[in-house]
Order: sequence, then C-alpha cells, then structure tokens
Amino acid sequence: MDYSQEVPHSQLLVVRGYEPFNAEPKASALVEFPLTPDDLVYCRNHGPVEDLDSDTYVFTVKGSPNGDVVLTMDDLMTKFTTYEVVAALQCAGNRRKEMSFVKPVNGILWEDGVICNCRWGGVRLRDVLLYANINTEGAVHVQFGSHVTPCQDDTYYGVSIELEKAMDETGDVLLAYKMNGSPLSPDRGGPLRLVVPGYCGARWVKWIDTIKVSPDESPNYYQQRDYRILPPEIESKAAAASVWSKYPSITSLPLNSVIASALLRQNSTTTSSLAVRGYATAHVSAQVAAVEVSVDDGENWQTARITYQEGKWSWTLWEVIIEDVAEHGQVFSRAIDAKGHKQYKDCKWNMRGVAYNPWGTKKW
Ligand SMILES: Nc1nc2c(c(=O)[nH]1)N[C@H]1C(S)=C(S)[C@@H](COP(=O)(O)O)O[C@H]1N2
Ligand SMILES: [Mo]
Repeated sequence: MDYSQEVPHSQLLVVRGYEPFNAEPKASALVEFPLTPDDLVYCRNHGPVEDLDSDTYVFTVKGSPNGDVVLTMDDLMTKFTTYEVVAALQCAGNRRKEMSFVKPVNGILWEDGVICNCRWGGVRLRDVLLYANINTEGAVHVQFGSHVTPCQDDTYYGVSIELEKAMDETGDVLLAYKMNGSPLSPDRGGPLRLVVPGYCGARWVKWIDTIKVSPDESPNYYQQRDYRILPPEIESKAAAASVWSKYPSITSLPLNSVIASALLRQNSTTTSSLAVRGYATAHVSAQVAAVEVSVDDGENWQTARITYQEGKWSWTLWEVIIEDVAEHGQVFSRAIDAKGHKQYKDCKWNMRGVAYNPWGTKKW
C-alpha cells in the first residue's frame, strides 16, 4: 500500500499503529466534551488517509434504470434537504484490551477511547436512493464502497446495511459532509462519509464513493470476515476461516458503560469521597435510562447523574460522587436501558475481541 500521500494526524491521540494510522484519546479527555472535537476523535483505518479534492470528488449510485447516477459534492449540497444528527460513533473493538486479559484476542489492543459523539451534517441516504429512482424490488441490503485506496485485506473498503435501515425515515442514515459544523476532515472521511446512527463504526464508510442495492450483503472482507462475534470455542484464525459465514455481522453494539476517571477527594482527616465520571452507550433498541455505580463489587448500587444526552443517538455522559470511601478500592459502573436491560458483570470472550461490554471498572 502507498502511504506517500498520508495526511498529518492529531497529536492528542495515543498511537496504536502507523501505516495504517490507528490512534485513540484517553477516555478521561473524551468525557470533558459532550461533542467531541475533531482532534480528540479516534482514528481507525485499514489503509492510507489522503486529502481528497472535494471539487472533483464524485459519488456514484449504481443500478438505476437509466444507468449509474453520478453526483458531485455540489449536487449533494444543493439538490437535497440537509439534516443534522448527533450520534455516537464507536468501534466494535472498543475495550478490546480488557478482553485480552481474559485470553489473548486478535486485533489492535484498544483501551476505552475508540468512541466519539459528534454532530453530523449531510443528506439522507434515503433521499439519494429515491432521487436515483433505484428499483429496490428483491433488494435486502445496501452495499457501500470506498475505492480511494486499497485496504490491508481487500482491494477496497466495503460493507453493507439492511435496505430497511437505510430507507427508515427515523433511522437518520446520512451521507455526511459536515462534522460539528465544519467540513469533514480527511481523517473523518472527508469529503463524504456514511453515518449510520446506532450501528458500529465499521459500517460508517469514510471516503464513500459508491452504493448499490442488492439481495446480498457486501462481499468485501470487512463485511464477511471481520466484525462478527464468533463463539468462544473458536480460538484461532484458522478455526475461524471456515465458520465466519455462520455468524451475523455486527450491526448495533450492546449496552455499555465505561468509567473514564475516579478521583479521590480528602474531605477531612477521616473521610474521603470519590468523584467518578464516564460515558455509556446503548444498543439501537433502547436508549440509556440510568447508570449506577458500586464500590462493593455489585452488592449496593448508587445512581449517577446524567449530565448529557441529546436526541436518540448520542452517548450518555454521567458523573457521581460516592461518599465515605476507603483510601483504595475498585469502582464498577453498569448502564440500564429504557427497556430495563442491565449491563452484565461479565461478557463472553470472542476471538476478534469485539463488542466487549462487562461492567465498567476503575481502581483508585
Ligand atoms: N473507507 C474506510 N471507511 C472506514 C474504515 C476504513 O478503514 N476505511 N474504518 C471503519 C471503522 S472499523 C471505524 S471504527 C470507523 C472509524 O472512523 P474514524 O476514523 O472517523 O473514527 O470508520 C469505518 N470506516
Ligand atoms: Mo471499527
């Protein structure tokens, strides 16, 4: 792969790998901002990141009755109604390093910073499909591609989502060209990326340049071979090779909460309190309704104060002060969603280390 055109990246991130560039911020820095500034957003790449010219950039809708429909950025910005949506973007590998303590896993050892929450602006994918007059008879999936550069495991980056999700007027699936009010940076997938609120980051195709509807999922490696939860008995890449197709690709990540910081405050010579802050995210089926913390291994729980939540797709920020704590200990967090589901203490191991969501924890 050719990295000679690689753009400079944010200096505020902990680098997990160069070529491709993969980096994440500290969770303690992330929770300072309800809307994540661009230079604190993690970078997850399977290939080079280049600065593309938005004047010459084109986006192609394949399979229209009158041939391919080619749209420039100007077309996208002028021919459609614009929308904004606040949505959390989270990599399926968030917290993978914690899972690797259970048993080694295959993948970048991410801590808990591969998540962000931003205001995305653009046009609805639904409107573009309708504009292109696509025949959706017999179609079940929408396949997306970015052919700007090759990737580590395939000649292009490709994934798909269900047509139903793409066409749902309340689903807020966008072709986005703005983030937090500014044009999308090269790192965020500029000039154009897919935003799929409620779904894991892998589906949010950066530098998106083609779409087509199909009876089938995308045949690309990143749809077929990665981002699937394999059962715990599959322990190696060799064992996984023949079974990938038996398990569904991840759409929405499960209910999760993370403790970003736990700071001890001495109140008097005899008592101390603990200031705990974190974030929580929900499965697409129900929003986060509450977050609780425990300093006695889950015997007793105290409800945290939710300090930020916006619309249907944002993350939840929370904080709590726990009085009268010992000098050292371990605090746990668990999220509860609007349907009453609670985050469990444990989560099954899987070879790729994806969708890890046991109770959040921090020692102080
Ligand atoms: N074209 C392209 N799109 C991509 C990727 C990629 O490598 N190439 N990585 C995906 C993954 S796995 C994630 S988690 C998000 C990361 O987005 P970010 O780098 O803006 O945080 O982009 C997704 N879209
Ligand atoms: Mo990801």
